[in-house]
Amino acid sequence: MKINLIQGDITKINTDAIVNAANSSLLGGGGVDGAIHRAGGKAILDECVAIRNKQGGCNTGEAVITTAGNLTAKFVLHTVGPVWNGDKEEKKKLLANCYFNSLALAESKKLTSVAFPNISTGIYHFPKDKAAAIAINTAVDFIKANKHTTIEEIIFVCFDEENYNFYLNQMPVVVTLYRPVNQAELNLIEETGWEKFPPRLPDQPIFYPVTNEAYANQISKEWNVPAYGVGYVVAFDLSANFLSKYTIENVGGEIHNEYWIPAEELEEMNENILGTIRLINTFK
Ligand code: AR6
Repeated sequence: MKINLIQGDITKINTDAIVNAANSSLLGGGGVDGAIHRAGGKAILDECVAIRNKQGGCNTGEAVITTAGNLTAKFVLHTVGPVWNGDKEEKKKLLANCYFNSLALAESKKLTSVAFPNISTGIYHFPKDKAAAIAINTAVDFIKANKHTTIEEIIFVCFDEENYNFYLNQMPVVVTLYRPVNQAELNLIEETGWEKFPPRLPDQPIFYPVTNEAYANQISKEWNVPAYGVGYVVAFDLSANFLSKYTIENVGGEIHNEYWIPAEELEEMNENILGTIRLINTFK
């Protein structure tokens, strides 16, 4: 899973879907909404009108899907951001709903990539720093809650430099770690739907993921193959925010770097895995 940031015009982005910061009428407007309808052409408005006739528009925080007409994207997800006035806590929840519901809708259509503009930060006056944090956190929450999501890439497309800098300062870093595993551990990982590492046994107080594939391959070949006849290497992506409380332990040569995660903290680590655990190598 990739979360990217670019500065630019969302109508030019080549993802499965781009998201529109629409209004509840779904009939178009200014800002990014105007730009999308202008560039995409009448087909988008026609589908918006059809949705409107069926369900009477779109509520704040919800999302609907239409064709992307003449755009390079395949679909437009129209979501309605909150106007920044009244109950601010409620507005923050509604903005999070825009991101979550757009991703859920994309997922339900089996889309693989989604580009978002900075919803509500224009005419609707949502503070840009708060909106950036909500956008990023909600995307990460969605990924954590949907480990098998079809969505492989989320792009935040910032039109103005102020928004771009708020995102730049808050974008999450994801670290890829590796682990040599034997058949028994691989079976247990598979039983969790490739979501988690199994709890440690009483005589295994520490969980050792390693920082590089070469080291994991070496352990797998030199220990697992002689001992069990087969060795596997898995890779997984972890939020750097979680990992930052541990230090890298160098246990010998240049490549021999690993983390020591105490057994009682393994479940917390599992919760910070983004996406699924991947089997990347098999040695016999
Ligand atoms: N590509 C990417 N981002 C853009 C583009 C573009 N081509 N054009 C503008 N932005 P706004 P809102 C950014 O006002 O605050 C409409 O009239 C812009 O810099 O488009 O959610 C609707 O119909 C800003 O950061 O949306 C609604 O009535 C962000 O898009 C109302 O505006 C959102 O600004 C929605 O207001």
